[in-house]
Amino acid sequence: MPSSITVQSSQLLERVLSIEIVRVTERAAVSAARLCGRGAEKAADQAAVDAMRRELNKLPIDGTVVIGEGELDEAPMLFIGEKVGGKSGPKMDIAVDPLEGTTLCAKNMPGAIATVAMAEGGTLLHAPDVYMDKIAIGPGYPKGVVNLDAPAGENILNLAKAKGVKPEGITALLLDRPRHADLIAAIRKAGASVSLITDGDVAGVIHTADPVTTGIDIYLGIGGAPEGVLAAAALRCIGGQMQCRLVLDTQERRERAQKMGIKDPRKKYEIEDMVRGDCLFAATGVTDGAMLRGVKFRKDMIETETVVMRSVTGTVRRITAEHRQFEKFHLD
Ligand code: VTB
Repeated sequence: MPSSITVQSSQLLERVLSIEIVRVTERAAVSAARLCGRGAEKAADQAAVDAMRRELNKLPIDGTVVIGEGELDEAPMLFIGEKVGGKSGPKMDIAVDPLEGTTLCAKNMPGAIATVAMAEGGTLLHAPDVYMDKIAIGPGYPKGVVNLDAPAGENILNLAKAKGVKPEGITALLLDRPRHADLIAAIRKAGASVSLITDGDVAGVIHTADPVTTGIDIYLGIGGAPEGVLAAAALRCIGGQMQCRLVLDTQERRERAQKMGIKDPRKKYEIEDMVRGDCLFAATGVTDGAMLRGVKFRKDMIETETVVMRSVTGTVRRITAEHRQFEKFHLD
């Protein structure tokens, strides 16, 4: 007797979207990758935005960009508040970073990705484009083992204890920025090792989920708030802990945040506050990186690698694709 799969109707769209979302990041990655190494940050970003927008608009959803390329009408496309999708489907919140690591792409350095997260309407944090203080660790640790408000040394010692190693057995990942000088010194003083990245803290946070492969136990420091929400969506799918706080250090920033519905400017966000329900997360490599291979342009095909995650099931799929129909990328 032929067997069939039973899918609850409430989950059908979400299952379909978990494949459709791959197309969205694939297209953005390929469009950006064509411009890798050309020193053209803006052009590569714009190419990724255009491709991502085109693909998002094919989805059967009534989507709203809540994390996007700019606030309100500042940016021409995929701005915060922009409606995407066929408009007839369910309401969804969309977080996009069509080219995370524009500089990495422009300089052809490792780790540029195209990334998107989707969740039920009203469940993603509407964060302004400001800085965010972040701390993240992977799954398997007791809740609260690290704390955004604790001194870095204390976090390292507690994490080492929980992992069953000396502090020397802990590696922290941070963005290489002058603002992190004291934090880096404190982490090293506690005995841990520090790995530095020039850009790309969405992938940086995700690295903590698989320390055996990446060698990274903890992510610390200040990066972009949009990147923080995207990383939180990924950790919601694969497990781990993350705490964040928006850096709203000027009246202008506090007002912008307030306009977006942020009531308490000092609030410490847990993953569940940034992603308040089930979500999907996808990222496609633009340049080669520790997490994903970059786009490869062959004579007769284009190759991509994508990771796609679903929080409902915790399933993580890696999809390597060989694309033979070049027209779909609108490359000329
Ligand atoms: C990070 C990183 C990004 O911005 O969020 C960073 O993930 C933070 O801003 O790739 P600064 O560069 O001002 O420190 C990026 O590097 C670029 O968007």
